[in-house]
Amino acid sequence: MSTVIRNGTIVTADLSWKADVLIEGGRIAAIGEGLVGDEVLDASGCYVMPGGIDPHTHLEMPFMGTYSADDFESGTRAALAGGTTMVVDFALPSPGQGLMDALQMWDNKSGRAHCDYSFHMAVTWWGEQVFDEMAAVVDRGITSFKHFMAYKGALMVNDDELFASFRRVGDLGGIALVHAENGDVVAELSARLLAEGNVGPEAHAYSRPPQVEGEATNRAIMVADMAGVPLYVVHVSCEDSHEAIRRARSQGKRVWGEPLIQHLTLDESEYFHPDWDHAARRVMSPPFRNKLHQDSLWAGLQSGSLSVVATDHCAFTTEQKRYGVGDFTRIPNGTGGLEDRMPMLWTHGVATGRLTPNEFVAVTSTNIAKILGMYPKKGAVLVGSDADLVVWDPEAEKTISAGSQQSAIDYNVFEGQKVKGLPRFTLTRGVVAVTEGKLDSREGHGEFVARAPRGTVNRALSAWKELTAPRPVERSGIPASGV
Ligand code: DUC
Ligand code: ZN
Ligand code: ZN
Ligand code: ZN
Repeated sequence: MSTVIRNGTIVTADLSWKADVLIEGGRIAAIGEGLVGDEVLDASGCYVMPGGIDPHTHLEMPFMGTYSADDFESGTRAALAGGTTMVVDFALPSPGQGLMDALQMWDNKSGRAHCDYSFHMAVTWWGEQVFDEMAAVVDRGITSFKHFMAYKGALMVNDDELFASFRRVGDLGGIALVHAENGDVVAELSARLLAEGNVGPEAHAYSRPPQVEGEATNRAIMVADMAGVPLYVVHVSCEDSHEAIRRARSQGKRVWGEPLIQHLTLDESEYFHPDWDHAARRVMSPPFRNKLHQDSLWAGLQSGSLSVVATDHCAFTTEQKRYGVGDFTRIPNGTGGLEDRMPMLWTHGVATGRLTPNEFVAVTSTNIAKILGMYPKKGAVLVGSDADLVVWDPEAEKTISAGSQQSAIDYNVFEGQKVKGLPRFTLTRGVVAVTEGKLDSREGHGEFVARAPRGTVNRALSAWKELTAPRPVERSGIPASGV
């Protein structure tokens, strides 16, 4: 069976042109004019783009005394409904648990995925076993390792562990990821806020000011540079961390920054909403920021100093959020966004003139496919690429509402937002999963995507190594003691 997508304009990260796309065996078989296939999808008035890749999700993740509510089944349904055809989730060993053991757990959960997926491996503790198993993880095609600089007493790693792990990742040709917040300062500020009686969701924002993120981002960049490893900073929410990333990039360091659609479009006023549930539902780390920080993130996407838009999809129900009534530090951190990332970014980015359609493709798909070593299997419209495609209708509109979403939770942080720009069709490896808002996807269709290491030549090295390479110094005399 073959499928042809007709009458559309192909939009990739660098080009736009009118052509048909022929799909056979789940891959793109031909691109050109007048192609014929068994099934025809009409893309008149639409853009034919690489399907979105969300490189930052937490599906069915054990966290803060509960599990995130969307699993690989509902999460990947949500992804497809919004034009995202691949997710990269975090395999998260509990402290003391082996990496391969955690990977087995994530393998089991992901069997229900409706679209393709891959994993990052989290390094939540350090020891010989972790060091050894990292090689086996890379052999499995997982070449990105995530480090939490926050969540003290749970997931956080200290600087000695960070440096050791970064060096190991660099030697294996992988890439280091960081959640960059100073966990010691957050713990201290949180304790003080609680002691002063600040227990509501708004205190969450006070406990994690932008400096907390800026400091950790700077530190991670410097540690990565000394370790010789490329660095990807997840959920960049403010100018303080963006500035550090801009500077590192201008110095030739291989550092990338990932803002989230939530931080681009929602601000800190959400935490001052009089309804406790409303505010708590928006508690995530880092928290939403003010307009100046939002402008900085948009500027970064425009100039290229920020590379990828993700979601950190980590959805909790209102009931779960209420674990934190009377103590904001117990509100499970996380928001949804998988279904809304592409329409929200199109509406607030492309329709407003901030981003071109090509830039939209770059930051939702192509850039991360390259960074993570899966281009052009993913993130491309090329002969031989997987037919993970979205036929994007820039005129289609809807109002976002929890009542019609795929996610398992009972609300949506974008509730009531009007979006313009939606998938007419979403295809996962050639199979049509969405037609004009109607989902027809299959549980278990998704396959694991193994990724290639970047190689050690691509290290994030500045001149540091050369300048500090140990050189023995010839000395003639021995100084007198007891000066
Ligand atoms: N931040 C969140 O809000 N949720 C999951 C983990 C994280 O870092
Ligand atoms: Zn994080
Ligand atoms: Zn509300
Ligand atoms: Zn996350």
